[in-house]
Amino acid sequence: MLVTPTPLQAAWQDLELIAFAHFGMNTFTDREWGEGTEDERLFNPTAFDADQWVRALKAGGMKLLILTAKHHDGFCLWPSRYTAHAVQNSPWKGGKGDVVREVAEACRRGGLKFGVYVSPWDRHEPSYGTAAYNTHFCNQLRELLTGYGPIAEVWFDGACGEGANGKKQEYDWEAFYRTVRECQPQALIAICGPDIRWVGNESGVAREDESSVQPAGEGFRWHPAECDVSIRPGWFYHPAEDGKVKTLSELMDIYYQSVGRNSVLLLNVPPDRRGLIHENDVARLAEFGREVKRRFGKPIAQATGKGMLVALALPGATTINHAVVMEDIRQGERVEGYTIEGLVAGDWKPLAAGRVIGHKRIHRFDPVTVTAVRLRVEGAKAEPKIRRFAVYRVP
Ligand code: FUL
Repeated sequence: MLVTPTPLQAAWQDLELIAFAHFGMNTFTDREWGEGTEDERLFNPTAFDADQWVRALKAGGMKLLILTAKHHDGFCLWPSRYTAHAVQNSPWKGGKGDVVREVAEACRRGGLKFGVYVSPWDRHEPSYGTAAYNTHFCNQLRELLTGYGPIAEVWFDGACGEGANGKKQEYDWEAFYRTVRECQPQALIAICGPDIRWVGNESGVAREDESSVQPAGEGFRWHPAECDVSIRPGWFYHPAEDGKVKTLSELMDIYYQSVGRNSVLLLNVPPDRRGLIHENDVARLAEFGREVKRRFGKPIAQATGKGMLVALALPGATTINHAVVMEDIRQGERVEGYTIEGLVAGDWKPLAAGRVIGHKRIHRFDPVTVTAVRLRVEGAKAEPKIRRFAVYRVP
């Protein structure tokens, strides 16, 4: 039996580019990890506008936005009945504001999916480190998952330190998962969860031949990789990093090594103290969105096919320097080895090769003039189903 994704996992893979917004108490204290003792009155964005976030992220090609509803410091971006360490005790909008609501609604208006990062590690909550905390966390999850419309992804961070009482928590993951499934059956649970796998680094880089079929117990399961990385050095906004937004060429390298390696890219763009995405990040996102379109918007030739050989008809001798291959993952990762070949002056020459295709592989190579190209599958678990084989010339 081939391992296949659930329909939700398959649809998620099609998103390819998704965004993270790390925003919260740390934005105002210039920190990456808060202590949990910060004064709620410090949280006070001066020009908060979630529609501006959505516009900027859409220009970058992002399809889903995951907001840090609660980071390790425990400060909640929604008014929570279960803690005073939350936005209702901040001066922002006279304590009547709700960041989660505003972002969820802006996403809906703009056509982005919405997700939440909720840190199980909570350095503020006094019950942390005791069994009662698991109930507290489920209560907070329920608030988030029932109050804000559809949630596409729930991101459970692996970080687990000590709480205010010096104790470490034994998380009741099964109860957390049950709560998500019950409140949002269409949400995927990422990282410390069964549906989406952390790629294993925070640089946005997957392995060559990254496979979504991963060992589980005696067998295998579908567990696709997500590559998280920040557009700046830190996850949260720091004024000192305004000049350190990743360059277009760095972002493109990340794109090739994440989306181009059968993974989803989760790009963090941290809003600033105004509650806006900084101008430098806005400009870079727009450049990135344009560049991805420029490179991959118009193939020279493309085909769908099945079987061990898929050939592309070319309009005469053509110079190419990129190839994209996609499997129909709904039918599993079938290909186990492949070579892309070009007909160069009458001889078939290898242009690129790999083992896993999965959702998508992007290959770039030195420009070569070919009169024909073909995808030759050298090994497969079952008949290959090629969703797309395409070649490009990117100036
Ligand atoms: C990590 C956290 O500790 C970082 O602050 C950040 O949220 C990153 C995405 O995950 O585990």
